Amino acid sequence: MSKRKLNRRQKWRVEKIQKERASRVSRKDQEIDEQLSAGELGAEQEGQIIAHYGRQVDVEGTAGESRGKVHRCYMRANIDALVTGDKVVWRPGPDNDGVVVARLDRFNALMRPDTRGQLKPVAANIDYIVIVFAPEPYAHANLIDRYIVAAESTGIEPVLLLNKTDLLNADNAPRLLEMAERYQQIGYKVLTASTVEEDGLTVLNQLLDNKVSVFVGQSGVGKSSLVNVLLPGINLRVGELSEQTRKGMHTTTTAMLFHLPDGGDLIDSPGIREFGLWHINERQVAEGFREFDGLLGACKFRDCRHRQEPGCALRDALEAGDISPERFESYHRIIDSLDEF
Ligand SMILES: Nc1nc2c(ncn2[C@@H]2O[C@H](COP(=O)(O)OP(=O)(O)OP(=O)(O)O)[C@@H](O)[C@H]2O)c(=O)[nH]1
Ligand SMILES: [Mg+2]
Ligand SMILES: [Zn+2]
Repeated sequence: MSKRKLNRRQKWRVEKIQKERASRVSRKDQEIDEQLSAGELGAEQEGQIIAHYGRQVDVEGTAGESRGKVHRCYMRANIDALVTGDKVVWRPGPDNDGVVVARLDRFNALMRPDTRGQLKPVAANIDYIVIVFAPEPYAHANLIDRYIVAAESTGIEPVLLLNKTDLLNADNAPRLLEMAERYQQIGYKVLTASTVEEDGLTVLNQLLDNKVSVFVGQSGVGKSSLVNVLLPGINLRVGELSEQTRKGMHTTTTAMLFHLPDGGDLIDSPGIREFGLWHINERQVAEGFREFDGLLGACKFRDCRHRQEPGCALRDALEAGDISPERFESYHRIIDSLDEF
C-alpha cells in the first residue's frame, strides 16, 4: 500500500514541479512583453550566442554599438532551442541584459540525442568538428566513428586530434598510432598535440585559422586544456581524471564560443559518455563511412545488409583490404545499436 501511495505522491510532485516551471516560463514571457510594450528595450540588432545556460544565453553583439559586448539574454519560450554559435536578433535591456526575439537561419548544426533521446543541437554554424582523443581516458574507436557519422550526415568536416602525446608509451602507442593512421588513410585530417609540452600547436592553429571549430570528445581528453593553451587568458576550468576509472569528471557543462585573435572561433563543448545515433538511419550510417563510397548499391542484393549475403561489395572490399576490419565492425555495431530504441 505504501508503495502505491509513494508513487502517487511522486507523480504529484513531478506534476507540481512541471506546473511551476510552466508558470515561471509564461511569467517571464509576460515580463518580456511588458518590457517590449513599455519601450524599455533597445532596437533590434544582430548577435551571436556564445554560451547557453538553461533559459538564458550570453549574446555577443555583432554590429554597431554592441559589437563585441556580451549581454545575458532571456529567450521567449516559443523560440526553439538556441545553441552556441547561433546567430540571433536581440534587443538590449536596461542593465546589460536583453531579450532574444528571433533565431536566424543556421547553415548547419551538430545534433545529438540527450539522455532522454530528444534530439538537441550541440553547436551551430560550424566548419570543423574536431574529435579529440587521447591515451587516457581510453579511446573508443566506435565513439569516434559515431562522431564521424554525425559530422558527415550534416556535411561538417570532421578532423581528428590525438592529444596528450606526452603520455604515449610502448603500451598504448601502437594501438593509438594505428588508429590515427587508419583515419588518415580514409582521407581525414589527423593532428597531434600535447598541451603539457605545447606540442603540435602551430599546425593546429593553422587548421583553426579563420574557421569555426568545435572541440568534441570524451570527458577528460583535454578539450578545455587545448582552448587554454591556444587562447592564453581564457582560463577555462580543467578537471583531473578520476583516480579509479581514469575517466574524465565532466568538468565543462556548457558549450562556449571564443574568438581566435586572427579570426575564426573555437567552441569548447562538454565531454560525453556515449553518442546515440538513433536520429540517423541505416543508409546515412553507411554514407558516414567514407571508404564505402562507390560501393553502396554495388551489392548483388539491393537490400544487402552487408553481413553474410553473397556478392556483397563491402565484404569483397573488406577481403581485398580496402576496408579495415575495425571500421567494418564498428559500422555493424552502430547499425545494431539503431534497433535498441
Ligand atoms: N599529460 C597530459 N595531460 C593533459 C593534456 N591535456 C590535458 N591534460 C589533462 O587532462 C585532464 C582533463 O583535461 P580537461 O581539459 O579538463 O578535459 P576536457 O576534455 O575539457 O574534459 P570535460 O570538460 O570533462 O569534457 C586534466 O587533468 C588536464 O590537465 C596533455 O596534453 N597531456
Ligand atoms: Mg572541458
Ligand atoms: Zn553488401
